[in-house]
Amino acid sequence: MTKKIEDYKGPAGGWGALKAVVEALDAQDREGADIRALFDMNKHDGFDCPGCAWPNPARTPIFDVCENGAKAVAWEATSKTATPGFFAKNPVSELAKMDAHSLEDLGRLTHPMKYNPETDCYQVIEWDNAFKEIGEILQGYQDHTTLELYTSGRTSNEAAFLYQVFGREYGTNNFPDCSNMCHEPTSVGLAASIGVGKSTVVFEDFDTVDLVIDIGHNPGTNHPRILSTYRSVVKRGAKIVAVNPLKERGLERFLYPQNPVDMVTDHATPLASHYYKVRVGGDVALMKGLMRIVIERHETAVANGDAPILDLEFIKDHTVGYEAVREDVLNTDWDNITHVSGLTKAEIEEFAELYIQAERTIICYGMGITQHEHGTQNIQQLVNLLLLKGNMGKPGAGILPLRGHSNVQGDRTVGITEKPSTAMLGKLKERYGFTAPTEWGHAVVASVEAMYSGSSKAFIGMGGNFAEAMPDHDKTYAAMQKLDLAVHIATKLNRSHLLTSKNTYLLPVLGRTEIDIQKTGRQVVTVEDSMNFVTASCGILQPVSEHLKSECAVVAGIAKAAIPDTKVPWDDLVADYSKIRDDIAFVYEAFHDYNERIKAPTGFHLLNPATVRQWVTKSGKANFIKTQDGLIEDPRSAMNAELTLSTVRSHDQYNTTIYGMNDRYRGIFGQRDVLFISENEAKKQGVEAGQKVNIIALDKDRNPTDRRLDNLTVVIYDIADRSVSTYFPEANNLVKLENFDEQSGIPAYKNIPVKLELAS
Ligand SMILES: Nc1nc2c(c(=O)[nH]1)N[C@H]1C(S)=C(S)[C@@H](COP(=O)(O)OP(=O)(O)OC[C@H]3O[C@@H](n4cnc5c(=O)[nH]c(N)nc54)[C@H](O)[C@@H]3O)O[C@H]1N2
Ligand SMILES: Nc1nc2c(c(=O)[nH]1)N[C@H]1C(S)=C(S)[C@@H](COP(=O)(O)OP(=O)(O)OC[C@H]3O[C@@H](n4cnc5c(=O)[nH]c(N)nc54)[C@H](O)[C@@H]3O)O[C@H]1N2
Ligand SMILES: [Mo]
Repeated sequence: MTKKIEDYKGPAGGWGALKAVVEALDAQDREGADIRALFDMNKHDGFDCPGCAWPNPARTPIFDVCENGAKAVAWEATSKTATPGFFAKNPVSELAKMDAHSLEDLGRLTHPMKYNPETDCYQVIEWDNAFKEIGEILQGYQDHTTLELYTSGRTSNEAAFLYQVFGREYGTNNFPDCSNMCHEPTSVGLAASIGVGKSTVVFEDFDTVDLVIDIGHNPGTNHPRILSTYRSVVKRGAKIVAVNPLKERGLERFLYPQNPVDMVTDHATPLASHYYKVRVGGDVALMKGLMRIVIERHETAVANGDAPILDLEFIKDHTVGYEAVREDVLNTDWDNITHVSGLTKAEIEEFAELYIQAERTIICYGMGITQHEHGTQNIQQLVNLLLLKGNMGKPGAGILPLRGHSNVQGDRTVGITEKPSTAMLGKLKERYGFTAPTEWGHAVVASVEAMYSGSSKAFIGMGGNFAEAMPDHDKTYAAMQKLDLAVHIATKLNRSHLLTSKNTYLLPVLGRTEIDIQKTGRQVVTVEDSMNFVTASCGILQPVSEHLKSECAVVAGIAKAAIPDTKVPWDDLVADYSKIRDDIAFVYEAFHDYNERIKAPTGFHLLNPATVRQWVTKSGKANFIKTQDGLIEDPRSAMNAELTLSTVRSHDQYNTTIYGMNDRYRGIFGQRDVLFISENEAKKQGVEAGQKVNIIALDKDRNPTDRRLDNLTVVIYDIADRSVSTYFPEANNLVKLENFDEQSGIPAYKNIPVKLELAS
């Protein structure tokens, strides 16, 4: 493929997106069946798009499909297969030399397999034998907390619920989860602020919102369907403001591929009216600057006898902690704010004015906010800003964390957590009669530490690519290879599966697009989206291999073998998933009449009490929470960090799945080894476009470490000064396992102090 770097001048969406859909489908032909799959996607009796967690509005056309959703479906629905014959000819040491794209592009896994260390090859094993062997190994451990149960967020509610039931009956609360790398600061930070770590926004709120702040998020690539909502917001005359170090095309202009008139007339809609290129890690400083202006303007107005700017009644009736936050922000001086945020006071004043003018504001945020050592505090400052004007629990206002994986939120709701509540464990006991351990287990970082030190010996991965998605590949790879038992439940081959241990199994499962038949017939599963709607999903394609099992069936198979005297009626549950849903409803009250309510085309909504101004916090109110120790930016970058690296997704990837080598909206073609840097910064660093550079990670005293990424091509880009950016997961070893947010445990993937050197 030819490498090319050019300025992308078009809008997001448009003909480019349609062309990409066609190309994605052509590359993965399953005899036209996948075309049909697309039409059924996100329709009531079809399957939920495995692309992202953006919800499916009840009122948009049935054909609500987007480029990256199409890529995700085509990638799963491919007719390419990685068969036992292939594995017999290709030892793992050879496969390990392949890149991430080529590994997954081998196609779908077709048979259960076990790694044979003598031949260095994966070999077919019968399902029953695999379960029996895994069960025997698990029974052999004295200490059952030696098992780590990882979940990636594509897993359905049904499979996730069974998985956690299995873990807790077996005797562990070790549930490291992809959300620990994603929206954990949301779960922790929002819960402390407003009671529940979820969105307070639903679609209808976009009908009346005056101002949307999209911060730390690349919608054009990662939630493309949000752009049609943003388009309606703008067409109505409301405003969108973007806060992002990097100029993202998807925030600037959008051509709606499903609007024939727009397409034919090439009529793109401008989206963000204002774009603030905050420095990487500068969001707390920016929030404090905004709050300072809003509060000062308010106090001046009140002193002059003018109308107040703050919502005083809301603050008085519904919140605590205002005074402390007021004092904190008024004491933050402007030099700090402008230096750390990288924005001028005039820019912050202009932004504050937009916020003051808007009666109703929604903040949407992504990984640019969460993946920092102060990720939790970042989110709480967003909430503080909203609380000032009562933008919480009223129509057209609120906070919307943009979830990643299509069911990452549902998995948490149905019990994937290392910190189970006693109420939940009590309900499990009532339902099944076993006593689960109460001691909290491991999230991702602790699980790697435990596997690395040898205190955890076994790992089961329910989907995902754990070792690759984690920071510090030196340590995560080694941790996987030290295991006694690794079981990967997967659809496609990836790097984690090649980090073999003493006993390694690769168990292939049905994807969401495929028909799942159990004893009582065809099954549906359910998922929860970013706005807390629970909907049904039903596969429509013939499974790519007759040897695949469903995730639910695999969990049950392992559970029965590992817990000979299990009290859970595994066979009944797997025969009929509506029984699993009955059990979920028994354990979680919010799921009452589960089976009935998912019959509605839009499923049902899990109410977030904050939306009706009920605050399930300790104080019984919404909490203004000030930053710890007057923090204004990431402790590691500190005031004078020269350069901070942020790792992002390209347009042609889904997390560790690399569909292709292009990043169309950023003008990158045929390559991923690039470094985005501003013209100004490049001059300062003494580098030029097209040159090759090495990145060296710095420690907290800003001394160089031995973590490096070599030979990246310099790309001059519209990005904030003192900020650089490259792609994940290639850059993950630059982040040490210890660099995480103390409150939520999220790795600081978006905040890596670095220096550059010219490659020789
Ligand atoms: N096609 C596709 N869709 C996806 C995914 C995918 O990989 N591909 N992944 C899914 C998953 S699991 C997730 S979590 C979501 C991720 O969706 P996003 O949150 O959009 O993910 P990122 O690509 O990490 O982009 C983060 C954005 O934050 C900006 N940013 C970086 N550092 C900072 C900072 O310090 N401050 C601010 N304000 N901004 C910053 C970056 O420039 C970038 O635009 O998407 C989901 N959807
Ligand atoms: N540097 C850096 N690192 C990051 C991030 C970042 O922004 N920067 N983002 C983080 C985030 S937000 C996340 S969510 C994690 C993602 O971490 P993971 O969720 O662990 O990773 P994925 O790449 O989504 O997993 C892809 C694999 O899932 C399997 N798979 C796909 N579909 C199915 C299915 O239906 N069933 C099963 N059983 N398996 C399936 C396939 O085998 C595929 O290879 O990465 C994190 N890592
Ligand atoms: Mo994510």
